[in-house]
Amino acid sequence: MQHHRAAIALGSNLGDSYSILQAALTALGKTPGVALETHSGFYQTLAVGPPQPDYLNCSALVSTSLTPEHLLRSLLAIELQFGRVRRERWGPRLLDLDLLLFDDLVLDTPTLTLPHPRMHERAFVLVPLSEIAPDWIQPISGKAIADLVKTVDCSGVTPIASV
Ligand code: PH2
Ligand code: MG
Ligand code: MG
Repeated sequence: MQHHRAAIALGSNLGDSYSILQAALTALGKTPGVALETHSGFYQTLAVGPPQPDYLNCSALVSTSLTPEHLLRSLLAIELQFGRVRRERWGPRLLDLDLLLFDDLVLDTPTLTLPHPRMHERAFVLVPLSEIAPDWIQPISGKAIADLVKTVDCSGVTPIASV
């Protein structure tokens, strides 16, 4: 079995976001061909986009034998399992799972762009990710996550006390 490493961003700003993220991490680890290696703490973050409630965000590292497309499909299936209904772009959601990085792969297809095209400018992605993968080089910028996080305004991203 060939093993790849992937980074995933999790977000929720509807319902019981804390329980949803916990359960989504569990679901991720139970996905065939996916092993959850680690996850960051949870952060309360100001919403980027249309006015909506704050988000709870975290990120996870997995090892996987799946292809990027297959992993993406598994993420979408978990979103649906948690009742995600797609409405407006960047609107509120029960659960959002975004594939950020897959090894050092650069890919642009109609269904998947890697690295995630906006990850380098989003503090709600970079702050949690820098906690668990500071040395991972984002292959477009050539910069480590720990360096990218220094280039964004992190004031809207607050760690929550772990329960
Ligand atoms: N996700 C979005 C749009 N805006 N803002 C925050 N703080 N966190 C998110 O996860 C988020 C967002 C679209 O996926
Ligand atoms: Mg998203
Ligand atoms: Mg998404």
